[in-house]
Amino acid sequence: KYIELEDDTINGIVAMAPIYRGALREVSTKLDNIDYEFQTLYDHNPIHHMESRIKSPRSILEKLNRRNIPVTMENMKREILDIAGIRVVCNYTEDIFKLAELLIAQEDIELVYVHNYINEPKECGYRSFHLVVKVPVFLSVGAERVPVEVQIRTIAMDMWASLEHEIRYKATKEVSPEAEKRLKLCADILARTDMEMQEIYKECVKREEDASAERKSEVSA
Ligand code: 0O2
Repeated sequence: KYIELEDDTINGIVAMAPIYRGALREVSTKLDNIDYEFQTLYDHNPIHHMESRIKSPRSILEKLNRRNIPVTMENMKREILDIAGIRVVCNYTEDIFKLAELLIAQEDIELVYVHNYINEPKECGYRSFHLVVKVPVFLSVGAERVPVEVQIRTIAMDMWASLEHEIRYKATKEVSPEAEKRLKLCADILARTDMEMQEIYKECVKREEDASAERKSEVSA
């Protein structure tokens, strides 16, 4: 009986794929447009790279089971808000907040929630800016507002999260308290590095602007 239910649900989830794929594309295009506009206007790309994925039926079922939520299509659509997920890796911390602000401001975007793990990092050291937004997707069956989880982080935050995830995933036992501490220390060092890189970048941009203004005033003099 359990397997029958699971198969039905998996088929149901697979049938939902086009709508979640559509949502991923809508949001990715919006982010890509902002990035290109910034490149054109300010000669700066806030986005280093983006990745997207649709959660597998198995991990959707695992997540429902972990939260003790009965496995139905309604529960899945209502409770699992990261079926469509985009990870945006930015160059600098300020790019993260700017991108999030510009995405949320778009009129067809509905903000569901924000988790700001940059201003309030997790106990383990994890830093990232998460938002869940709903975006309209138009298919032959009609339009639907579909949730997409967007995780925005710097290259340094992404490095830490990827390696920490791998370390925990590969470990057969819980990591030791000593390793926990060292992981947190690495996260703090990377956060400090992010701040330094941001400052250095801003200082260089300012020097360029000053030099260009000086050249202009020399020409007009
Ligand atoms: P996957 O494979 O990345 O999708 P949830 O944990 O989803 O039940 P919530 O509150 O929606 O609950 O989640 P949260 O904490 O805002 O974000 C969860 C996702 O953030 C995780 O997804 C990870 O991708 C990432 N994340 C959160 N905390 C950590 C952490 O301590 N280390 C690392 N490396 N990543 C983290 P999933 O669903 O776990 O997996």
